Amino acid sequence: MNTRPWTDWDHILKIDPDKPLVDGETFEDVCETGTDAIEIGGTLGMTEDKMQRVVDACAAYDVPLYQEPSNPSVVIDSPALDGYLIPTVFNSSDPFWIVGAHKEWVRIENGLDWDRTTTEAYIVMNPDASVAEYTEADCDQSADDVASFARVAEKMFGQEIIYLEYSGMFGDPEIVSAAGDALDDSTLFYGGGVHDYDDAYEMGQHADVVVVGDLLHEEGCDAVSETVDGVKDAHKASAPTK
Ligand code: 1GP
Repeated sequence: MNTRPWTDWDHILKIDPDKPLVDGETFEDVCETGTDAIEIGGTLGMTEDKMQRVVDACAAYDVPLYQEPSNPSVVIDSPALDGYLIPTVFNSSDPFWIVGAHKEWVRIENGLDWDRTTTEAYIVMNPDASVAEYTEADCDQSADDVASFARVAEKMFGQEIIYLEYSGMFGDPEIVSAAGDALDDSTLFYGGGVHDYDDAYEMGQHADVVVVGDLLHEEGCDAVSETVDGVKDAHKASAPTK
């Protein structure tokens, strides 16, 4: 079994359980977009019930399913989940979002399922995103700063996943590239503002995995499939770096 399946991924579709699908689309359509994995998570309005509904709806299909909880109170225990991807926000000004929430969570009754739990070292870059407000992230980071955070996350904190998060806006490719260049083995996720094939191709040139979120809820599954093609074509065109 590959304990780091994300090293084989190009694309993740992130479903926000608080947002509806486009009219007429189903979770079956969502699971057939060609994405490599589905992450279920969002920042606001999250409840266990909403999470559970999406997990149940996707459980019957083949796509790997991960929960990305915004806080420990919405974690659900389901055999349908391949794992839990837990954010820790490296540029948060509040230690709660770096290690505080985690410290409370690990002492839950019966403990965590460590084999299915992995952290994602977030670097949050869009100051207008709710995730930036929520975690009080300091988004004023140069390419050099971001590269440095990425290196620290990989080399000092042993993070397998570094997540450059521009949620809601298309990021600066030079910054994404700087983060990618700073890493040896860790997997770079990029997310934010990917709306079409070209956006996905562009970020796919710099990141190992491109995460698409809002597009699913705003434009639907066909638009998402185009982004899958974009990132996969970008990766095919460039020799893999890891
Ligand atoms: C959000 O990184 C993801 O956490 C994707 O961002 O919603 O802007 O696609 P978008």
